[in-house]
Amino acid sequence: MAIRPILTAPDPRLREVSKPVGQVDEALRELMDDMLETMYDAPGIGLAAIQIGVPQRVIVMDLAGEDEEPAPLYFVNPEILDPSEEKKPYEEGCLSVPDYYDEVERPARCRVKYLDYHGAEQILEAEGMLAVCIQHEMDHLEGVLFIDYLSRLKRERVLKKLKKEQRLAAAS
Ligand code: GNR
Ligand code: NI
Repeated sequence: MAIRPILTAPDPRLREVSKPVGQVDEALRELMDDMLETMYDAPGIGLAAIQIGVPQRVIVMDLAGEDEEPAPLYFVNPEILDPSEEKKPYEEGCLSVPDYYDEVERPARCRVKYLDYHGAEQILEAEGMLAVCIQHEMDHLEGVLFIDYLSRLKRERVLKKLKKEQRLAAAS
């Protein structure tokens, strides 16, 4: 297993639309293992493959609390079904938009159809944090970031700050 660098905005690779996975094989499980290790190290509660530069429709997640057993979830080729009419706001963050948090409204509940770590088809009912996180990760597969839901003013302010930080980091 290996920790891989996480891309940060405005890296153009984060805008790519990820491609469906052909089959869940040993190589894909290795990618998912690396993603999980990278996510735990960050630390974060979810990670899409494109965040480590791999444009494939793969997501890992773990919503377990600090003093709970790890509960990794793996989603291959996920699809959102039946998003609720009811929307809920939640304060989101993103490992690819470091140190910025803001409220985003999304459907409060949905179902997710996906292939699991072993390639078996699963359907999961999601609400609360799980619904927020899966929808945030699904957006990454389409090249969408949570800051895209904010006002242009806010988004541009965040991107400008990130660019400046990257410039300073590169110079040091
Ligand atoms: O670690 C993460 N926390 C988080 C908090 C609120 C809403 C969404 C998230 S996902 C984020 C990790 C990440 O960037 N996944 O793409
Ligand atoms: Ni994110």
